[in-house]
Amino acid sequence: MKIDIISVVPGLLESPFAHSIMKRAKDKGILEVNVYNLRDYTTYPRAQVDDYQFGGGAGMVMMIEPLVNAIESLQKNTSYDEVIFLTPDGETFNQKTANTLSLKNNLLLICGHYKGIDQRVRDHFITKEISIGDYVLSGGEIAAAVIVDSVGRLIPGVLNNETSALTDSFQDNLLSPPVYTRPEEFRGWKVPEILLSGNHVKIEQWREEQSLLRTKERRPDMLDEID
Ligand code: 6GU
Repeated sequence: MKIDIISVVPGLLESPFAHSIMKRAKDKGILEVNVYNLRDYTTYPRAQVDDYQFGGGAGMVMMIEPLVNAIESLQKNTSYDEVIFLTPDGETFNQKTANTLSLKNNLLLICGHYKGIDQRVRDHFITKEISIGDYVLSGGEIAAAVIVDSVGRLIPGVLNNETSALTDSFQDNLLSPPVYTRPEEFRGWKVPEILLSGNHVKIEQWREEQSLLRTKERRPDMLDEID
């Protein structure tokens, strides 16, 4: 999969994909991430990419020409399955959307800044608008990093048995059960006996119970969604 990102602060996206599972996905050639600086696509003096909004009001708006220049220039080389605008008023991102996006070949992510982007870009170029939650970030870059991470790890071949996504929280609308590792006892706090029993059927049963219990306690809303 290739994910291209258009940003006015490309430096923000240098490190998130350089470590751990994202790094491995890139090293294996399964995931390619390219960050493009919007300022390289403007024809305005002093690399201007934003301007005052028509009608007045506080806050700058990202101009249409640099964005369209960037999008169309990238589209010459790549046919994107989705052109995604990251914005607090987009559709809230969740595991289901991550699963869907992980099956695509090419994605273009556009990071918003200031008061947003000229509405005409949204009307004519954007195919999907995503928010990562009900709070406001100063720009879409951190949201883009969240999406690349959660989508990237789901691409077949990125995770192995040890890191499998099948037992992730949310993957079956349940939270994950508690987990333990060595030592068996620390300051008198013991690991649940069942996990040391070697009885894999019982262990699996216990984990399912714990998942359900945890979900009931913490996220009862998720149980309404199970079909
Ligand atoms: Cl995608 N962008 C911004 N600026 N703020 C957000 C967001 C995105 N998602 C939640 N808050």
